[in-house]
Amino acid sequence: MKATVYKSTGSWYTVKDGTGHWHNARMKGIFKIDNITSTNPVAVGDEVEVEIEDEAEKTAMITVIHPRNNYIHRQSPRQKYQHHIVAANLDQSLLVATLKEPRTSQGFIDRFLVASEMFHVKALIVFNKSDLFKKKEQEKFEQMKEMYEAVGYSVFLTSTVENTGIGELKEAWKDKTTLISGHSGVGKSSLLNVIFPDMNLKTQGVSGWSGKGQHTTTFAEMFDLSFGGRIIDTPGMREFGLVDISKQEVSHYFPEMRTRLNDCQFNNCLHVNEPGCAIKEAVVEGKISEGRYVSYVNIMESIEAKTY
Ligand SMILES: Nc1nc2c(ncn2[C@@H]2O[C@H](COP(=O)(O)OP(=O)(O)OP(=O)(O)O)[C@@H](O)[C@H]2O)c(=O)[nH]1
Ligand SMILES: [Mg+2]
Ligand SMILES: [Zn+2]
Repeated sequence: MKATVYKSTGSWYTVKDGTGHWHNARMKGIFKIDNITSTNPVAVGDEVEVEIEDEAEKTAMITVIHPRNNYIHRQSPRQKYQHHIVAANLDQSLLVATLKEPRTSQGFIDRFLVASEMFHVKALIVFNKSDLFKKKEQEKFEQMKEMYEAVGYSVFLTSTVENTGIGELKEAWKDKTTLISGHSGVGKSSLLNVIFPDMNLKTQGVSGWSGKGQHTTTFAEMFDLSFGGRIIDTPGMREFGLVDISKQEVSHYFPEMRTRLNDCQFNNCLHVNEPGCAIKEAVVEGKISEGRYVSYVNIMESIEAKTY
């Protein structure tokens, strides 16, 4: 029987079958997908085949994992050289960013965008907690919005406290499967709660962002949207570790660089020290944002620093 994985809590998976019934499912044997070893072979969003084990207890066994349209994986938080699949079969990936309490750096946003490009998943960015913005943050937001929209990403502004900007987000989620990620404390679960008051997801509570970075959401979980579509809430993340990326590839994941690669003098140009580099020229001419180029160089350096 075909089913979809909605939640993964270690060795048990919550799945929903085609008739809308829920089961607690386990895996049988060892699965290897696309030849990668993963710490969690089945992920939220996966389409699987299940066999009922115990009708009364509602337990089932996962026997087959259907091929994925796509999936997002990260470096396993526990084992560095293993992958952790965050979610599968996505239409888009939404980063919840904040300019304060806590601050999301541009470097983090750009790594998120690179990862989305790598996995061929459309990326969106929402800046939350707009109620905390003063003039400085408002200006910063305007600048970020202009910069990211210019290279093709949609940017939203919300406040779950003042209930603003929520309608536009709902529109963007309609009939799509959307993965939500971002640092702990940016308001991922809070956003879901304003859209679905019935959902009652655990959030960090009224005291606000504590700065201690403890995670409130601990497992990825998918929810059906009443107006069509599905949304996946995830635990907060500290870093965006890019796995399996080579230096030569990075510029392909910056849309504004991708379109200019043929104009460099050398076809293996890494756009750092080479003469006749069209990318560096575009930065000097203001056609590529300096901040984005800084993120590019930082990503290149982080790849160099790796020793495997
Ligand atoms: N001022 C302000 N606070 C907000 C807003 N949205 C959420 N918060 C607060 O931010 C804190 C964190 O919210 P959560 O929704 O738990 O954050 P999260 O991103 O789900 O965090 P993790 O589950 O740990 O990853 C809570 O205290 C919320 O009340 C907002 O728009 N404005
Ligand atoms: Mg949460
Ligand atoms: Zn170049």
